[in-house]
Amino acid sequence: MSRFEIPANPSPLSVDFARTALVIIDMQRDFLEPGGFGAALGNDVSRLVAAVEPCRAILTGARAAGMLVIHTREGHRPDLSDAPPAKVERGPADKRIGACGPMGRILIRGEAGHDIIPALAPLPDEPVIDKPGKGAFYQTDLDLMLRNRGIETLMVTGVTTEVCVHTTVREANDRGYRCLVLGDACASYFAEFHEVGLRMIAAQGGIFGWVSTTEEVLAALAANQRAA
Ligand code: C5J
Repeated sequence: MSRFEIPANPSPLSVDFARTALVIIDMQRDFLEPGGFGAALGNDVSRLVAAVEPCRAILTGARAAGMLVIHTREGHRPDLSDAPPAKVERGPADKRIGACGPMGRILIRGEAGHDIIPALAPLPDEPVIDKPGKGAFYQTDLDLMLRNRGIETLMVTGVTTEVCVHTTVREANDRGYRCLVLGDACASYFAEFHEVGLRMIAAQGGIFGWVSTTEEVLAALAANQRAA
């Protein structure tokens, strides 16, 4: 049996782990480390670090359960041909996408800052979705990958709660996936945006999905292991 009921807001969610994927959004050096894009914009990157240990714990649990694990990275081609001018032309010229930062060109594929932080490094068989937008479905093959594997539920973690996590959850919800957002494994530069972002997902009977915690999912994964 791989179906378990996970306590969540606004209601428990019945999850079939065999048809569930863990999606870890944009845990990149550019967002989490001092000297990256996030810091260049004046954000306190230490706020995002709170999500690292919960992400690591759920990643370990998902791998042990044999679940599909998908990582995403926000970034662009070096020639910026996939970066809309409206996205690039924001803020001071030296802090824009493509500008040179301490970890290489900001949010450019192949640069050190674009990489996922070492604590959450993908394994060779785990798909990494390189996305040009905030949502993980926009101009990527994520939907195809999920449908090919019969995935119906996404456990969503990562940063930032109100931007790329939210956009991805909204895109997934419209495509018919159940999204279980693990609140403690998400983070924002803004405490109030994180809190309200999670509340928005679960509001109105779960308008975008369900919100739970890594602890609840790890308990269910342990029960799943015992039942196997
Ligand atoms: C942002 C993200 N905040 N991954 N990206 O620009 O949320």
